[in-house]
Parts: sequence; structure tokens; C-alpha cells
Amino acid sequence: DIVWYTESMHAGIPVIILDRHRLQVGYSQKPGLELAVVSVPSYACQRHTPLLHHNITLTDALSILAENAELGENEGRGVAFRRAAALLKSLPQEVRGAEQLRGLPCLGEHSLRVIKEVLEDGVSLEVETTTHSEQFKAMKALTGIFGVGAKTADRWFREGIHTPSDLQRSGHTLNRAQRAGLQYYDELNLPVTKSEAVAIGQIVERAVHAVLPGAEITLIGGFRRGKQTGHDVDFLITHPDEGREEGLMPKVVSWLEAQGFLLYQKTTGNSYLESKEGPARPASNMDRFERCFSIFRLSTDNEGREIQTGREIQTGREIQTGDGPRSWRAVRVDLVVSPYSQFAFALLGWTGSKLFERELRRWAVHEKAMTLSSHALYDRKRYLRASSEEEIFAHLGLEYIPPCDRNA
Ligand code: DCT
Ligand code: MG
Repeated sequence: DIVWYTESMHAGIPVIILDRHRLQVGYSQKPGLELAVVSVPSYACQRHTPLLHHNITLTDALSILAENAELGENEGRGVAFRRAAALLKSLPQEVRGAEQLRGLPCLGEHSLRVIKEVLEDGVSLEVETTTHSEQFKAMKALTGIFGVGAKTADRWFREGIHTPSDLQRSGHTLNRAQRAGLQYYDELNLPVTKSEAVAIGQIVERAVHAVLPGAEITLIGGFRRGKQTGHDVDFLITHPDEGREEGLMPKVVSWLEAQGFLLYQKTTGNSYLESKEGPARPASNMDRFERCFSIFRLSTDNEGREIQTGREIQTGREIQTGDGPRSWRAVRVDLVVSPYSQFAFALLGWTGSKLFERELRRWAVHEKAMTLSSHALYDRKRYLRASSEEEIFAHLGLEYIPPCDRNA
């Protein structure tokens, strides 16, 4: 596991020592040439990755290339850049020279080349070229429309559609999600703040408790990892009496709709009930929970006071629209309902980050011959029960990583 040697450190300079599971900073004793011995585990789910880290310039550059690969539907390449960025996020110090990276895992040839360039020149030509490319800008703008994926965006780009306005003018037939996405484009691309997430949480709680008292609501996704902003707000809903949660989503949605809180919603049904199917191995990692993709109408009350109803207009941050200023905004909200027995798996699977989740599943398969999803963990045919995230990490033979350190 010892993978990083640097020979240029002077006595008294902190030396980073990483064992399989944790990061340590020690001090070298001998003057002159010193050895920093660093071992970094190669799976992101074995590492602590805080939200704030020391290598933002490098990870920003790699993230651009990852995004570009994902928009080009080159998943493998995207993951390679994401893994490299995640490795840098987990380091306890700023990287100042490429020689410090010798032997570290997750850094492919391409990523290393980009890192070197940024360290030496401050920028990477490839990253600069990408951010300025018409295709990248157009793909980002088009996939920034709710309901538009990379395939559709690419087709439109080839037709000469580069912006949401181009799309509006094109006369293309759009589905309901895309129409809403276009209508609320600017607002949905405005980061959602933590206080907005909390305000939405209060509304969701009222809706859920109105139709099922005793149900439990948990803020998941990036906000659970400690992020101060997000592109949406994600909630997981369950009830301690297994079965009571069945059919909950349509009732919650009706309540929210009746109160005027929803600008858009699409609910998909649960297709994974242990009682009906038996503890079968899930066919894929695709979630089969009751799920609602929605756009909330949130009054922008800068006092953070509880908002009475969705129809009530309050003063606060004003959103400029074609119709003039107004004091509510559109927010993407995802609701997921989980049976109580699957709650820990759902919580772990929906807390993210996306790369952390991918790495957990990869660890399970390759290192433990297990299958992990947001519903269950299987050791070959055997279903491993868990009532907490800690138990799932233990089943997987991993040190527990708290949500704030899952920002890979
Ligand atoms: N998720 C996942 N794989 C995906 C999509 C989502 O594992 N392909 C999980 C991890 C995060 C969680 O679902 C919520 O998804 P997002 O809202 O897209 O991510 P986020 O981390 O909450 O990011 P943001 O703060 O931008 O909303
Ligand atoms: Mg989210």
C-alpha cells in the first residue's frame, strides 16, 4: 500500500502519511532529504473526501473534461476523470508538483498530463479549448434544460440548435418535462440554497404528515453531505410500519397540487416489493422505488419564515421573468419513498456523491463479490439485512465514512 515517495522534503516539513484507511500528517526528523510515505486507497469509498479540499484548481480542470466526456456519452472517459479528481479531493494538502503524485492510484496518463499542465502553466490547453468550444457550450446549455439528456441535446446541436432560445424558435415538439424545463430555465439553473431546501422540507413534511402521520422525511443528496447549494432538493420518505408507505406518493402529490405547490410533477411507481417478488436479486441498479420528479413553486421569503401556501406571494428575493418581477421561484425537487426495511440502503444510495455510489458498487462487486443497490445488498444469493448505513459499510468490510466525507 505504500505508493508515494517524495525525496525533496526538508526536515520539519509536514510529511503526509496515509495508511489504508486514514490520513495522517507526521513530521520528518532527519535533516536533508526526507521521505514522505503515502498510501492512498484506490476506491473513493475507502477514503474521506470532504466538501472543502486543497486542490480546487486541479479538480475544476478535470471536472470540465469529465463533463465533456459525459456530454459526448463517453462514460468510461468521464469516470476516469472523475476518479482522478476525487483522488485529489481526498489529499490532505495542496499538490505543488507532479512528482508528489508518483505512484498514487486513480491518476491515468491523460489526467496526469492535465494536472502537470495546470501545475506548470496555471491552465490546461485542452480544458481551455473545451470550455470555449461551441459544442461544449451548446451541450451544456441544452442539457441544462430539465428533461433533456445528452442524446437529445446532441441531435438538436447537429440541427444548429445551440441555446434554449434556439430551441424555443425551432418549433420542435417537446414533452411535458421539457416544456416545463424551458419555461423555468433560468430559475432551475440558479443554485438552490440550503435555506430554500429547508423551506421545501417544511412543506414536504406538512404534505407527508397530512396524508400519513408518523412518516419520516430525510433530506438526502448533496445537502446531506453538507453542501450549501444544490441543483435540486432530494427527500427520502419512509414509515416505521412497513407497508404503510405503499401508495403514499400519489396522496402526497395530490395534497401538494391542491395547495398550489407544484409547477410540474411526474410520479413513477414502486416495482420492487420484497413481499411480492421475494428477495430476488435486483435486475439492475435502477431504482425501483416510488419516485416523484417535480418542480416546486417556492415563495422567496428572505426571513426564512414558514410559508403558508404556495399561492401566497411574499416579499423576498425577486425573480425577474418576462412578466416582470415576482417573489417565488421554481425549484427541482425529487421525492423517493422507501419501505422501512430498505431504508438504510436507500439512504446510502441516495446520499451520493454519484462517484461515491459508483465506487461502493464497484467495491462490492470486485472486492467482495456482492451486489449493492439502493434496495439491498446480496452476498451471492444471500440477502444481507441492515438497519443503518454503518451496518452496510460493515457488511462490505469498509470503514464507515460519514456523509460529509462522501464528497468524492
Ligand atoms: N445518484 C446516483 N447516481 C445517479 C444519480 C443520482 O447514485 N446517476 C444518487 C447520488 C446522489 C443522489 O442520487 C441525488 O442525485 P443528485 O441530486 O443528482 O446529486 P446531488 O449530489 O444531490 O447533487 P446536487 O447538489 O447538484 O443536487
Ligand atoms: Mg441533489
